[in-house]
Formats: sequence, C-alpha cells, structure tokens
Amino acid sequence: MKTKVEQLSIFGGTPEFADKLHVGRPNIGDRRLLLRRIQAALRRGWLTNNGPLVQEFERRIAEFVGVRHCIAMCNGTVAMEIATRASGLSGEVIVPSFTFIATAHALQWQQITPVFCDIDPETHTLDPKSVERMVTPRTTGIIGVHVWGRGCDVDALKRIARKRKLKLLFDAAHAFGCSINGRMIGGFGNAEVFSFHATKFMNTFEGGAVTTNDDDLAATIRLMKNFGFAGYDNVIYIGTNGKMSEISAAMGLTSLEAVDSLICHNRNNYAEYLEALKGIPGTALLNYQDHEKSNYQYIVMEVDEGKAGFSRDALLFILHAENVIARRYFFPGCHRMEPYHSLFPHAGMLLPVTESLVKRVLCLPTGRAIGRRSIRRISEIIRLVSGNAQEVNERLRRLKAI
Ligand code: T4K
Repeated sequence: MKTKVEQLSIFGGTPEFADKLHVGRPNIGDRRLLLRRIQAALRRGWLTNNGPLVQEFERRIAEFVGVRHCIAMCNGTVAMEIATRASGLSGEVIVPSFTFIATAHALQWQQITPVFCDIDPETHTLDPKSVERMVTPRTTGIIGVHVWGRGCDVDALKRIARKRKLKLLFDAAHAFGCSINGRMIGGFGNAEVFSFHATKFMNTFEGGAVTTNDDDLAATIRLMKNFGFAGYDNVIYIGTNGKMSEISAAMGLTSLEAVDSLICHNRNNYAEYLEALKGIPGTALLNYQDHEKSNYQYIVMEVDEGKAGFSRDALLFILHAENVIARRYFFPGCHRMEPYHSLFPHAGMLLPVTESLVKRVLCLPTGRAIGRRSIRRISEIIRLVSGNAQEVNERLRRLKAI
C-alpha cells in the first residue's frame, strides 16, 4: 500500500497495478453454454436474418422487460436511428448533452437537429423544466437518457410530450435491468432503445434493441431493420440493415442468464466503493436508489474541486499512471463536440449543470474483472491524494500536468 506522495506512479513510483484496470471490461456469462449455442448455430448453418437464437433472445428480452415487442439490432446506435425514423421524428428533437455522442449523432445522421437540454444535478437525467423551455414549433420529440441506469423523470416528460404533442423516446443504453417506480425500463414512452455493446451491463458483443408496446411502430421497425422486406422479393418500405446475428444472440441469451449474478457482483462492488471512499472531502458517489432495481454497472464519482482540494482531472492523471483507467464520461458534453460545437457555439450558455458536471464526473472500474481487493487499493490511492492534496498539486504543476 502506498503511504507517501512520492510513491505515486505519476511521480516516479511503481504503478499500483501491473495490468490496466478498465471501465467497461465485458461481463461474460457461462462460456460452455455460449459455445454450445454457437456450435448449434454453426450446425444449423443459419447465422443471421431472424434466426432461432435472435427470435428466442427477442422473446426473452420482451418478457424480462414486460413489453409486447423487442426488436433486436446490430447495435444501439442503429437501433436509435431506426426507432427515431420509424417514430416520424424530424425538425428538432430535445436531448441531453450529457450523454454518449451516439444519442445526438443518431439524429444528426438523419438531418434532425439535436437540441441540447440541461439535466438535473442529482440524477444526471433530463431536467423537465429545461425541456419545456427548449420546445419550439419545429420540435417533434424528446429523447431522455437513463444515464448510468438512473431513470428519467418519465412522468414529467410524458406530461410535456402529451401537452406539446411530441413523441417521447428513451435511450436506455445503460439501463437494462433497471426500474422506475418499480416498473422495468424498456416500456416507457413510445419506445426505448438498449445497447448491448461489449462494455454494457449485458452484452451481445455488439448489439442493441428497441422495445415498445406500440404494435404499428414495432411492425415498421421490423421492416426498416431488414431493408423494408415484407417477404421474398417484396420490398414495401425504405429500410437499412440493422439485423442482429445469431452469434450475438447466443452471447445475449448467455448474458441474460447471468443477469442476477452480475447484478449481485456489481452491487457488492458498489457497496465496497461506498465504504472504502467514505468521508473523503469533496467527493461523492452517484446514489443508486434502494427501492429501484439497478444494474450498478457504473461507479460514478463526482469531485468538487473547491471542497476536495484536487481536481477531477488531477485524479484522472494520477489513477491512469497507476494503471487504473478511469473514464471521464461524458466530457466535454456533446455540445462541445463536432459538428455540434460549430453549429451551436453558444449552446453551453443554456447548459450550466451539464457544463459543471462534465468537469466533475469520473467513472471507476467495476464489473466481473474487479473485486474487493482492487477496490480497496484504488480507494487508498484516492485517499492518499485527498490527504496530501496541496503537495500533489504542487508536484503536478511542476510536471506541468495541471
Ligand atoms: N447511448 C448511450 C447513452 C451510450 O452510452 C451508448 C454507448 C450508445 C447510446 C450507443 O450504443 P452502441 O451503438 O455502442 O451499442 C464506450 C462504448 O464503445 C459505447 O458503446 C458506450 N456507449 C460508451 C459509454 O462507452 P468508449 O469510447 O469508452 O469505448 P472503448 O472501446 O474505449 O471501451 C471502453 C473500455 O472498455 C476500453 O478501454 C477497454 C474496455 N473494453 C472494451 C471493449 C470494446 C474491453 O475490455 N473489451 C472490449 O471488447 O465508448
């Protein structure tokens, strides 16, 4: 255990971890079951195009979430593009800037303007009051993001959508296995979109899905994800290729069977971090609510530089040098990335909470690859920095790292 500042790797010490600890190491279920499913698919010689594994995956996801329809896709971004297009969105759509860039890109890719909206400082999800202010005659929809698996204020957003006659969709990329007021995420709004990317709580290597209770919307999405084919030689709609492969569905089914044990592992990690980081001034972990289901996939730390005595970025540099590859999701905010920054250079003026949050958030490693001992060691590094903030800052300044 390191007890002195000079032992920190950034100042010449040996890294705390010999191998890199990443945020987003894949959670992998029972490998034997996975390989058995893949062997069966190879024997059948049916590798994609609505194969039996994809059908089973869709059925079981719909059942798990409690919705009428699940349409599996090749990734979450294409699923979002198809969901928004099938929902008839155009003009302007209100989205948070505090999200992965894919939420905005899925719109811009279709010449729909993402209008960036501010968030609630506690939940990091869309602030309904800001949403109301952003509605214009060109607005056709709202996309809330259940960031970190914390649910949006679905009731308030629903009221606004109804009053203003807007479509309401949710980016549920982080939120598989999570609930809002006891109801599983996946059934809110007109449709919700999951990501099953390798780094997500539940993965299909690459993958995603749209879930909805709207029969017509589901039928349109099914057509769109398969070039608009309604049968052999019969194209009745404009479409693209959004299909999930059988190998991805094999991974998905295997991941789905591991959900309970993954949640248990992640919840223990979260509790371990809470305990190990307790009382460090100016730092706090995002609160997962006990009365809701959560997947605990993200350990989200906020560093308030004024109170902590060190900045989020100083901590990031120090942890990286120790081979703890913490991530500052979603810095610097979509509105500061291209093409949005050039299109709306002053967007930040309307996003004070986002602008402040992107400087404070740090995601720490968790998942199956991380356990109690690693968490203790990561936390001790953070405690060492906190206890010696002034000296750490002086040394970092000398290194021109801050
Ligand atoms: N909406 C939201 C809110 C999202 O967060 C995302 C995706 C989407 C929509 C779009 O869904 P998809 O189209 O992706 O299905 C990652 C992921 O690539 C991205 O899927 C995810 N959000 C985002 C939050 O995180 P990066 O740039 O951090 O990815 P990457 O490749 O650097 O992976 C992070 C770390 O994970 C690596 O440093 C190492 C580790 N890793 C990664 C992969 C791919 C592994 O250990 N094994 C792996 O196979 O964006």
